[in-house]
Formats: sequence, structure tokens, C-alpha cells
Amino acid sequence: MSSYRPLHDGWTLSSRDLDGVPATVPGCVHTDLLAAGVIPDPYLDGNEHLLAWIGREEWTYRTTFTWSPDGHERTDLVCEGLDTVAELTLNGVSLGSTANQHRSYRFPVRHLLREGVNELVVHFGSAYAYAEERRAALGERPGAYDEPYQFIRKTACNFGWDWGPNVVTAGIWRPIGLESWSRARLAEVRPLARADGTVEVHVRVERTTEEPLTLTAEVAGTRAEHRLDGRSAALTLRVPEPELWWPRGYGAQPLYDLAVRLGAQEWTGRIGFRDVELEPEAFRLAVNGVPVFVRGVNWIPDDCFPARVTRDRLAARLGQAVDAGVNLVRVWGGGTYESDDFYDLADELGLLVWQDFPFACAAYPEEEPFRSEVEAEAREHVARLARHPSLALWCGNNENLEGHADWGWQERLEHRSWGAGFYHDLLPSVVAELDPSRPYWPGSPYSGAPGLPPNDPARGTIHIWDVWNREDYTRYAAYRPRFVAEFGFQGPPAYATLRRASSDEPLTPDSSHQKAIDGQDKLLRGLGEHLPRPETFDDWHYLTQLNQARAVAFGVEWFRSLMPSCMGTIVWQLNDCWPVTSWSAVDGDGRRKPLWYALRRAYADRLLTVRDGQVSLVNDSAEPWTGELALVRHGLTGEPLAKEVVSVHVAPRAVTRVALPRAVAAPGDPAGELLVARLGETRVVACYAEDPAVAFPPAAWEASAERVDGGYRVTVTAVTVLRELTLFPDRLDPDAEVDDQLVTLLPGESAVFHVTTARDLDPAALTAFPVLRCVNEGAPVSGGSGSGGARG
Ligand code: BMA
Repeated sequence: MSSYRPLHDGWTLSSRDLDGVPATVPGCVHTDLLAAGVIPDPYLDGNEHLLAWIGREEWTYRTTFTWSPDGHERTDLVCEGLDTVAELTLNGVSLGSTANQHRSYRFPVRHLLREGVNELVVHFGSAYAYAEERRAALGERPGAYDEPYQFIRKTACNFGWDWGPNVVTAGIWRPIGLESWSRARLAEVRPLARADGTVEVHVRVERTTEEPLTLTAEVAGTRAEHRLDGRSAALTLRVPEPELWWPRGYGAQPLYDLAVRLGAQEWTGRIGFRDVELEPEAFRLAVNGVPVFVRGVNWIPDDCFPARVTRDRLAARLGQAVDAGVNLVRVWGGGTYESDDFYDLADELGLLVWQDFPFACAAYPEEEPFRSEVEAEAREHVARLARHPSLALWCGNNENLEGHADWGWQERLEHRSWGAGFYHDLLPSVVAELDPSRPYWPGSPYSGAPGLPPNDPARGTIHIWDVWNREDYTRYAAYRPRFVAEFGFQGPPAYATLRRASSDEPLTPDSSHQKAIDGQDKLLRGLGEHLPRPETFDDWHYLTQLNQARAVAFGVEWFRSLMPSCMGTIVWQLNDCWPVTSWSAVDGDGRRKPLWYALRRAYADRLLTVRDGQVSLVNDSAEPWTGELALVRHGLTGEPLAKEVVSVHVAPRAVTRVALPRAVAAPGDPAGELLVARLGETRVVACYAEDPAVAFPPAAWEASAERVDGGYRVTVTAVTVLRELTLFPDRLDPDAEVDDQLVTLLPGESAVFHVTTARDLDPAALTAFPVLRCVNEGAPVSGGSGSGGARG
């Protein structure tokens, strides 16, 4: 028997200068101070810089609650997450102190509880003070940022990153409550399920009685029972012919309810039957024996203040990944272990999860207290996440092996520890012991053995950052990687997001937060020969967003065309934690950037890409892709100049290359022609020259916006060719969304966009600059109402 009671009410927050600020638990100092009107919103304008003092301050959370004896032998205070350096006191008596945001804690408190009013106090020391003290004691360690994040077990990016603000916070960030129990309680349930239908259910109990206990486990009508004399047991269940769990695109996601009972206490959790393997050299993931080409995205914490990340928000964000064709999410090591909701949703959606242990971009000390803390957190989360079929891989860290090998850390370390013992010894032992059903990889990038250069395209995973930092994005095509776990290109957030986050009047490119070194210059330099130079804010916004979309799509398409030698791409990055110009496809307010729409095309099951006189046909579906590949060379006014048809058969999960026939391979005039390739539903329009070198006519279109249920139907018919036609309805209503972007039309062709909005919008505004845009707009065109292309 047990009972649980949350302690989420009546909290206040105080510090040296503040007293009795109402506090939300779970939550954190920043959100409490914001709600109380003590600080401005850290995400707006330059407010981040006004708030640096918060991370240096000490903070006290305090509440009272009434209690009366509930007949149980034991009552524990259960803290699911404390951020980070905490001392807990109940009725004036110390319960202990903690210093690891990534762990949960349990304190027996029965002897301290009083009938009537009780007072619980959680005092947080400064994360900076703690980290700086450890640094002084253990010696400096190099890292990518000048912040002491490797000296404290706390979400690294809370100290700022090249897309995130420095908002070092503190607080009770996950639920807290009292759990009462008698005789025994289920302390841990760790089910390991396999595709052959076996489930090993590992159970740990805490007990006060020495009498034997009965433990049962049940799934899909199969049951096992165990007489428990000790404190742990493993029960094995065999489900005959289970339905297998598959990543999306490979099959269904059947989930089974597993129930584990200890007396009247019950633990339930959903499991799935599947095997996952990693072939190390090729870095090829296989589920149930079937190799999976990973169409991935990197995941960062969705908010700097994680208590705000609700299940609904996770569902929306992961839904956006799914809708873009993604089949794997990599939880990046500068964040944390995500909530149960995250992995539950991934199980349901068929999204594989690659989980980094939380270490990123720094040399980490292995001395105490860190060794014990790391072991404790790893044990907790490897056990907690074991039941999730979506979890496919544990990875030791982000870029620390590369940093040590290639970024000059060794000289600076002077033989001090840097984390190797974690990644090559401690963490793999924990995974092997607690969850041998899953592969472990020491870090990313990594080539499979400690002596090899970590970022070698020929082995394991690589991260490609010379593009963005230095090179034109076409350089992606110089790589023949086995697996790209990070590559990306920046673009600004949606207009409405920028408008909300900045009070600048008018907006300029510098109105957007930008954390990357030389980020603004790199954005412009990255336009290269691909797009015209922007002269206004509106052009800057559209063209840099478009360039981001094209750059990442270029990489994805190239890497997918290398299948099966390359078996995965993980785009940096799906999401943002605040409004910022970054590598994300979805911005900090959850709005999709043009990159998202480009990604949906580049990650479709079936992809056509034209490059270097070749069409690559990528068929990452279970059915063959057959038909007539039509290749038509058009003049810019739309007239066909040459046409070739090639019969193609692309086997399931395969790539076929077709050399462009001579008549369409070379244009008569690269500045005046386009190539359209079409197979079935899939169509791509390619230019023979970079856009600025093509003699596009000034855009002209006929457009109408019709009120329909839930929004507007916008129909655009091209009078001239329209290059990368894009609708930005958020400029009229911040909540409005459009179902497609970046559509190239030939004269006479039409596109229909569905805009969802609750508001009445001006149809004329919906079909004119700067809401409706394309690359070749510019010179005014004549025409009556409802035609456009002219800039206002
Ligand atoms: C990689 C990531 C992040 C970073 C990104 C963009 O290094 O692991 O650290 O945000 O590149 O620079």
C-alpha cells in the first residue's frame, strides 16, 4: 500500500533582497520573478543581459502544509528534479543537500513530520558559485564557451550557447511530493523487451518487512509471479508472437501495457517489442533486423525554463518533426534527459530516440563528486527509459572526443581528466549492466576506436561545420560520410516571433537575437552566388530564411542519395528555446520556418534530386517506385524546349541514378532555361545557373484569397515564372499558418495555399508583398485588382 501527495501549493521565493514572492512549483526563479513583475521577460530585447545577477544569487523556496498520521510506516519526500545546488530542511531539520539537476532524490521524513502545520524549505545556492569552486579545486578544463558548465551537473546550455541565452536559473523544476508506504515499495521497474516476445522485468524494492513478498508481472495475458525474499528480482515473461514495434515508415507502433504488482502496489508502463542493433563501422541502425536510413533532427531543450514544456507542447513539437518526415530525434548532450512524456510520445509516434548523456563541448572532470554523480544519474535514467521502444541508442557525449582530439585541449589539460573514463568506461558499463538491449556509442562525432580521428567521414558519425562557418553549402557534396549526426545552417525566426521579441521600430536584421560568432556575417556570406544580396529588412528576412532552407535541403538530398553507404542525417536543429536567429527549422515560438517546409520535401519517402548532370531517385519506402521519369527543359516563358522520358524502377529502400539525356542535360542558354523533372507525384524544378544569373522576368501572378472554414484558400496562378513562392501569413496574424511554402511555378501553373487563422484578414494583403513573395519579384507589373507581383 502506498499513497502519494504532491506538494505544489503555497510556495514562496525569497533572496537577500526579495521576500515572499509567490512561486510556482514545478518551476524556477526566472519564471517566478517574471510572473511577479520583478523582472522583465528574459526573452525580449536585450533583457537577458539585465538578469545575469540571478545566477549569482542564492534563492529560498518555502512552503507549509498540514499533515496528520496516515497509518503508514514510512513517508518519503520525493523530489523528481532540483536545479541544482540545494539544501532541504523540514521543520528546521536538515534533510540533506543535492548538486545534480539530472537526478531525482528521496528523503525519508516520517520522523520529522508533525501533526498540523509543517514547513518545507529548499534553499538553492548559486550554480556559478558551486561550479567556480569546483573549478578552482579541480583545475581549469577547456570548453567551447567561457562558462563553467562542465563543473556542475546541470543543463549545460542554461549557461548560454550559440543559439541560447545565458539564464542560469534555480528551482524545483520537476514534481515534488510525499509518498507514504508500509512494508515495501516498488523502487524501480526496468523492463527489457525484445522482438522475440521476451520481457525481462527487473525490479528493485525497498522494504521494512522481512516477510516474503509476492511480486507479479503481467503483459498481453502472460503472467509471472515471484516470491521475493531479497530486494531485487528479475521476472521473465514470454509473449507468443507479439506484434512488433517499428519506427514510422517501417510499420506500426503497437504498445503493450505492462503491470507489475507488489501487494496492492502497482506499476504500469507501456512497452514495445523490438530489437535494435548498431553496426559500428558503417554506423547503421537496424530495427528488427531491418536497416533504417535515419532521417533525423537534433533536439535541444524546448525552453530555457523547462517546467514550461508541457506534454502538449512536446506533442506539438514532436508532431512537427513527424510531419516533416523525421524518423529519429537526437536529444543533444548540452540539454538533459527529457521527461517521460517525451519518450511516451516518441513511442506512440514511431520516432526513434538517440539519447546523448548530458555532456557537451567541454572537457569534464572525472574526480569526485562528479564520478559518483554521473554514475548515479546514468543508472537512474538508463533504468527509467529502458521500457521505451523508441529509445534506440545511448551516446556518451556531444563533441567532447573531437574537442580532445582536434581542438587543442590536450595541451591545456596538462594531463588532467577530461571525461574519457566516463565515455569509454563508466557509461558503457552502466548501459551494459542495466540495458544490454540497446547499443552504446561513446560520443558524436566518433569513428569507433579511441585512437582514430573522431570526425572521419569514412567511419562512424561526423558533424559537418565547415559549411556554415567557412564554406559554401555546395561543399556538402564533397563529403561521402557514413552518417552525419550534425550539420546545419542558420536562418532568422518567423516574422511574428521577431516582432514579439523585439521592440525595435522598424525591425532590422540586428533586431533578432544572434548568439553565434559572426553569425550575421555568415548569414550574408552564405548567400554566396545563390541569391541576390538583400537591401531591406524584408528581403534579408526572406532571402536568409530561403537560403537556410536550400542549404540544409542540399545536404540532406546529397546524403540521402548516397544510401546505403551513408545511412543517416541528423539536421542541426529541430527547435529553439527562445526567439533567436539559429539553425532551427521551428523557431522559439513554435513557428515553422521555410526550412521546415524544405525539410518535409527533402525527407519525403520519395525524393528526386538533380545534380551534376544526374537525377538521383531515392526511394525510402517499402514499395518499388516505378514509372516514367519525365525530364523537360523549358524556356522561362514556360515553353518546352526538349523533353525526354526514361522508364525507371527503383527498388524499395534504394537509390537509382539516371544520367540526364543530352537534350536536357545542357541548356541552350543557362540564363534562360529551367529543367523540370517529374515522376508520379514528385516534381522538382532546377535551374541551370544560380538564381541571380537567371534572367527571371519580374514576377506577375493572379491571386485570390477566399474565406473558407478555419481560414483562407489562397490561389496563385503564375503569369510569369515564380521562383520559390512563399506565403507568410504570420505577418497579418501571428497565429496564422500556411500549409506549404517554397513553390516554383511555371507560367500558367497554379498553387493553392491553405491559411489557417481565426481572424478576418485582408485578402489583398494576403496576396501581396511582403506576405506573398518570390525570388524574382521586383519591378512593378501592370494589372487589375487581384493580380500582383509588384512591391508595394
Ligand atoms: C554543434 C552542436 C552545438 C552547436 C552547433 C552549432 O557543435 O553540438 O554545440 O550549437 O554545433 O554551432
